[in-house]
Amino acid sequence: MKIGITCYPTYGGSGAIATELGIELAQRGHEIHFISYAQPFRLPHFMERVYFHEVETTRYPLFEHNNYSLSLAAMMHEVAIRAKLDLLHVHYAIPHATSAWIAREMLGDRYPLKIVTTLHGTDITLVGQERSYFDITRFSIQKSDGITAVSDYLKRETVDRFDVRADSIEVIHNFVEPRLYDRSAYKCHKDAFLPPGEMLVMHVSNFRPVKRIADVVRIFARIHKQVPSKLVFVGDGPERPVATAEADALGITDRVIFLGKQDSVAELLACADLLLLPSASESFGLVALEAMAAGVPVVATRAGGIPEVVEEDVTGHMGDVGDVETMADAAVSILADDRTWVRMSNAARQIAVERFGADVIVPQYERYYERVIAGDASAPAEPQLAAGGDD
Ligand code: GMT
Repeated sequence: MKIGITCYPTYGGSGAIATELGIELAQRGHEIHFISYAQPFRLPHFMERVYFHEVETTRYPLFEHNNYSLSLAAMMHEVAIRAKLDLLHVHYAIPHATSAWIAREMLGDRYPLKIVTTLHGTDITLVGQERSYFDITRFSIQKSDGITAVSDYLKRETVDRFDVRADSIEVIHNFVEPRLYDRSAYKCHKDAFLPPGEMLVMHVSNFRPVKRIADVVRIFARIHKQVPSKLVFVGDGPERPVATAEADALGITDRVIFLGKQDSVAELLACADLLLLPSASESFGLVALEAMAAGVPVVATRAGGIPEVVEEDVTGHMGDVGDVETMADAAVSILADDRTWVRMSNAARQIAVERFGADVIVPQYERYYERVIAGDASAPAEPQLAAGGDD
């Protein structure tokens, strides 16, 4: 197949999954055309059958705000014609699904370009709920030939909030490439951060308010009282000052390290003993899966789609949003007992590979593309979804 992929190219789970998917599909013989404003951050310099089309926005004094959505639509239209795309797969509905719809309308009857939209999270639960975006988001989702959601939770949210038919959404969970997260493949950098015998607690995110960065610090402060350890933050974003202020207030500044944005998350996870993810909401929590694939137990909130990834008392523990005490106790129970840590580390890796390995998930996308191209994207009806409800 010839597939166009559009995603946010910067740091973030949706861009990471879109890029890894393109790479995996190219390795399986498909021709992949990334269409975005910058080269996706996880894309290596050259790969056979992988092309990148940079979307440039026109600068003109009249355009006080840039016209990215239009430039993107124009580029999608051009690439569809030149590369003879079978399908355009857009990640994150806003504005990508709208641009794809414009591109398809422009193509008209010349040939039937199919659009698949993958919903990732805040396109449904936050940004798409804004009054000014709601109608256009729903319209663009409904105009897609195929819709996938990265968790059952996100599918339910989409059905409830946007009144989209349940049988028009296919759940395809996020995935990891097991070899990339094989802990044993990396030199251990632990001694660069802390003395022998101490534990390395990690948090990886884009530091947005939804990540509850202050809770990360508060949980760690409680862990540190019982287990000699350091907290390593990977990533950056608007809430970073919150983390530094909280660490100062709790008197643990010297126990907290900020590494900033890093390309090689797999290599860093390979030296972690525990991942903290106390988010207010996560449609999936890709970093939890990445940690599990690296054999890192996870302590997280029981929020959104996280329970579809983290298995309670098997690959980690979960607490309610804001319940730092429970999550800290859970973390200590893992870190202070070797046998528990080894049991969870092994289970985490095993579940990540067996349930969420690229070899398991990517063929689901291939089969779904085939159904969309054949005009048969609707899944069998799932009446139990009518009850809705959260995790
Ligand atoms: O929707 C977002 O907030 C952005 C997006 C991203 O690019 O990181 O995150 C979402 O998509 C990820 C990949 O599917 C999921 O793992 C994250 O849980 C999800 N974020 C939220 O739901 C807050």
